Amino acid sequence: MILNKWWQNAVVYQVYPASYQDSNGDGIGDLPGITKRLDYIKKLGVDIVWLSPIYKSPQVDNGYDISDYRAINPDFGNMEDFDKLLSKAHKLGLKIMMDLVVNHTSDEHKWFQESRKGKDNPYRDYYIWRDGKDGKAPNNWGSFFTGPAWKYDEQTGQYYLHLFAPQQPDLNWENKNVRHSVYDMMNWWADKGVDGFRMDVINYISKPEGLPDVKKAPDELYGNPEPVVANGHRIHEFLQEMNQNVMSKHKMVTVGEAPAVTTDEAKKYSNLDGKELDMVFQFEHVGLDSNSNPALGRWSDKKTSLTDLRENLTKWQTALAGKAWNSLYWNNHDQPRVVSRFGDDSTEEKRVLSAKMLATMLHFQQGTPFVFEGEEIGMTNAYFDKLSDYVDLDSINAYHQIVDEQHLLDGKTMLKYMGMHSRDNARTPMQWDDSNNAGFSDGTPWEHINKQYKEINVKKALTDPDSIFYYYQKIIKLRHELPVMVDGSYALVKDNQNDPDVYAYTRKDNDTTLLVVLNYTDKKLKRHFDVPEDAKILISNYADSQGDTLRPYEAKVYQF
Ligand code: TEU
Ligand code: CA
Repeated sequence: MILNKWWQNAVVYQVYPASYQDSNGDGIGDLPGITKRLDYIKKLGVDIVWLSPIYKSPQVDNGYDISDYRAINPDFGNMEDFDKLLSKAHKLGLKIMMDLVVNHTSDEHKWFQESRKGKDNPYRDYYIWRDGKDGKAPNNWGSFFTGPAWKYDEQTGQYYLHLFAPQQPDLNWENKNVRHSVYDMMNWWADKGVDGFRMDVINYISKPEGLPDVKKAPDELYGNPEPVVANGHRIHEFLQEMNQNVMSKHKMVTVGEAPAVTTDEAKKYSNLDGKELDMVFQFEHVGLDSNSNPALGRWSDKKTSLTDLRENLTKWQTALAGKAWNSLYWNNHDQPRVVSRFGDDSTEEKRVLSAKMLATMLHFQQGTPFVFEGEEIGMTNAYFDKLSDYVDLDSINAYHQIVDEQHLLDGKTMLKYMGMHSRDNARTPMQWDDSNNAGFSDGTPWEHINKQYKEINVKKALTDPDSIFYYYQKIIKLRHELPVMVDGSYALVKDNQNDPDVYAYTRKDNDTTLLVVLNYTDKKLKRHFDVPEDAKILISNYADSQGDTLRPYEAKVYQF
């Protein structure tokens, strides 16, 4: 039997530490704040808590720039606070998954400080240094945060590679010492008792030989290195080595963040043989609304059609079935809020209905679901209206490049696109109640609170039995109780597979069938599905079922 792993019927909840709960009034969420809220997380019913990076960091990229892998960022607390968090989580039966950021470090990491000192420094080869070409960067790669992917360092007259910000130099995984330093650090955390890792852009760590130039679209200032750095030629060797040195020695769960991963690659990374990772985050379903102009990347106002979404989700369900394991997600700290993106937050009623419909769509698929903080209460996009509201370097850099430098869009259009796609949408503080600063902090929050906090908050959700929160709680409980949600095979309903408005699929095992019916629109529709007379409605976002009539955003799951 392939379904025998403890994390296969688990649900993960992601906490973005800076935005969860501030405990000391400095406006920044922290570890004691998270510890205080673990009972709430437990109440939701999840099994694993993934913490975005809490390590020591200058916070150029909110902790995805680590200067010490074995220390806690002072804004978040100290190691004692972490130990308390871990021990309370374990007492509650919650596992802790750490973020592992090892494609790059901060430029303030001791390794990089040494590395930049001289060509013969023992740490020189920990990073990727090259001579320039004709007075320019070694190749034409661009950084994912705009500008070139290379920075010239005067001290030694060479350039170093940084796929992200210049303060995030890429580690050189060709160097065995780098790899083993990382494995030692992972084992150190595992020995401390952490239960797994979410691995940041882990499929970027094997760079192509010779670091060749890449193709450039007409409007692009630099080439996009993703096609050559993602899924590089040594990636599976590195992950198998990591697995032998770390994962195989502990009971842990791993999920690799893997942009540009295909289903064929995913079958290798997350194969059920367990030689590499347990799952990967693929990016296809969250890329369907990207701009058709590569120079604009994801900045667009395109809406994802149900046809595209269904086709993509189905592709992943089908390709990995019986071979590898899917992760299932709508949201994380890099993505806009699902209810604003694929759902409808134009009225309170539609917000609640569509949030539940989308939860149903995702959680009844095969894989391990991830819920991002605030998703369980239907938090919406931030709806910032001016550039000065934004704090994420990714959005701010993109605005300057696209509007001021390249004049590809006017400021108003870019702000509209940012309203839909900025990472800040996910990072506004958690809305706990309707008091000052939404109960997040007594001080000035590091990022603006979403203006809707008086209507959308945890306190309100917990007093309303029909809230999105209780719907998530129910769906999570069902996953723990109903084997078919975990092991059942997935199929589209034949007569409905091209329906532009309604998504219907089944999950089936030896004794149970689930039929999931989802109205993706705000219209009342009629659709007929054949179900046995004694079929029961397992869960729905409406109080009753009206047979063939589907009300706006109606979701229902038949069980027979
Ligand atoms: O994100 C990587 C990421 O978002 C990629 O999708 C990348 O931006 C894309 O390929 C560019 O087109 C992770 C973290 O989740 C994010 O918060 C960090 O900023 C980033 O890595 C760097 O560590
Ligand atoms: Ca704080």
